[in-house]
Order: sequence, then structure tokens, then C-alpha cells
Amino acid sequence: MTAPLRSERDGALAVITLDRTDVLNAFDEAMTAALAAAVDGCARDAAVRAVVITGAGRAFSAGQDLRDRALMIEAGKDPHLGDELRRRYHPVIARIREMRKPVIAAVNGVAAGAGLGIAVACDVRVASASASFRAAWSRVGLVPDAGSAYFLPRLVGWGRAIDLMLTGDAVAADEALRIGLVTRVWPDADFAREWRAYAECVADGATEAYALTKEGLNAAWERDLASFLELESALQDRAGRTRDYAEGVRAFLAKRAPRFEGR
Ligand code: T3D
Repeated sequence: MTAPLRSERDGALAVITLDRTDVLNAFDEAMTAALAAAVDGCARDAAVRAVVITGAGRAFSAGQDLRDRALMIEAGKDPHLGDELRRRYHPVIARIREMRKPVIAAVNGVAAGAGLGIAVACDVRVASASASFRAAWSRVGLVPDAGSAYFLPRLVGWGRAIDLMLTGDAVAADEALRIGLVTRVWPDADFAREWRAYAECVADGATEAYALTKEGLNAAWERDLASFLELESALQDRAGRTRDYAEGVRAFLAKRAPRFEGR
């Protein structure tokens, strides 16, 4: 049996490539387990300072493998989808959000259903010109899952999110850029080179400050202003004690590029 994904290290950058191309990288049991393990491995490996999730072939991911679900339905089994989410998808979402390093979704093609859910849980989304995004759940009679109803309205606004969720219409890359669903779009031919250059730049950054940035952004969604400002002070206290801060200030005054170590 071939592995459902590849996990590779290139210096400080880890790249996880979803790889079930015959089903547009749809998630089966093995692939969600492998993704959770790969994300965990990146979180634990101190040498990794940024993570990219992308897809092999022409898709990022078409979401849950519906062939598996068809088998369950035909067999008359209760699919217990809530349990499936708790067991297979939610740990991946939580690990991406809790990871103390930036996670970039390099969306190379269609991202549908839980594939969209994984993409919107990442810190940054960049897309190839032929990528598209589809809140596919309504078309198979499900509710948006894999955290998408939490993240999508925060990225594109409530009105547009519910429109996408009700219709399941595809959003093309240029439209995704316009509405803030992605932040960069590159031509297909340049995509792999461009996302790698972008991600390497992030991997060379002040990793500990990025971790604290994520902590602040995660908390900002839930806190009132007063408690957020208190948290911000605590985070900046910690950032101010890093070697990277000292290096950043020295580099600025010496008029040179900083050499961050990530701590
Ligand atoms: O169940 C739970 O655990 C709960 C969690 C649910 C999370 C979810 O993700 S639910 C939503 C599941 N995903 C979808 O509903 C999307 C289904 N796919 C599509 O709508 C279309 O395939 C796309 C819009 C993504 C792409 O369309 P297109 O025309 O470019 O490609 P295609 O011809 O439809 O697909 C190519 C092949 O991939 C095809 O197989 P074949 O005919 O060549 O043998 C197709 O069946 C297969 N494929 C695509 N998506 C899935 C899939 N096979 C299994 N599962 C899929 N999700």
C-alpha cells in the first residue's frame, strides 16, 4: 500500500504533501492519521521553524473520502460522523492552531469539504492561479465541519461564508484573493517555486515571536479588549527576552538583515 502523504524536511522548513491523487487527495482513515502524526512530528521537531501543507497532483484535497461513506451507507451502518470528526479531524485542527510555528496551506488545486477546513485552520493560505475552494458539505447534505464554520466567517465575513456554505459554489483563486480567503496567488507554472521561497522566508524568521503572535491571535478571537491588552503585554515581555529581539535591534542599527535563530 502506498503512503497517503509525504513528509519532508528541507532545512528549517517541513513540507507535508497529501498524496492520494486518484481521489483528489480525499481523506480516508489512513490519511487523517498520517496527517495528525506528521503535524505532531513537525510540532515536536525543534529544527522545524515553518510547515507547509500542500497536495500532490491537481488537488489540495477533496475532503472526506466519500467512497468509504458510500460503503457504510450501503451496509446500513450508522456512520457516527460526529465521532469521526472528534477522532480524526479535530485533533488535526487543534494541533495546527496550537503549533508554535507558522503553518502555511499551499493550495495547489481544489480544496473542498474537509480539505477547505484544513486550509482555513492554517495560519496562511497561498494559492495557485488554478486553485479553487468549495464548501462542498451542503451538496452532500452535511453541515460544514473540520472547523470551517469557525474559521471561514472570520476570514471572509459572515455573509459570504453562509453564501458559500448554502450553495457549495466554487470560489476561484482570484476571487479568493479578493475576499481574503488567500493572501497570495501565483501562476501555476511558478507556484511550487513561489510558495517555497515564501515559506523559507517565514522559516528564517523570528520563530518564537511567531509562536507568541499565534498565541495572541488565537486569544484575540475570544477575549475582551482589556484582557487582550493584558495578554499582549505578557507576550511582548516574552518576545523582548528572546535572542532574536536583541539580534533584530542590532541588525537594524547596523543597517543589515537580521540573522534570526528562532529563539
Ligand atoms: O464523513 C465524515 O467523516 C464527516 C466529514 C466530512 C467532511 C467532508 O469533507 S464532506 C465533503 C466531501 N467532499 C465533497 O463532497 C467533494 C466531492 N468532490 C467533488 O465535488 C469534486 O470531485 C470536486 C469539485 C472536488 C472536483 O471535481 P472534478 O470534476 O475536478 O473531479 P472529479 O471528476 O469529480 O473527481 C476526480 C476523481 O476523484 C473521481 O474519481 P474517478 O471517477 O476518476 O474514479 C472522483 O470520484 C474522485 N473524488 C473526488 N472527490 C472525492 C473523490 N473520491 C472520494 N471522495 C471524494 N471526496
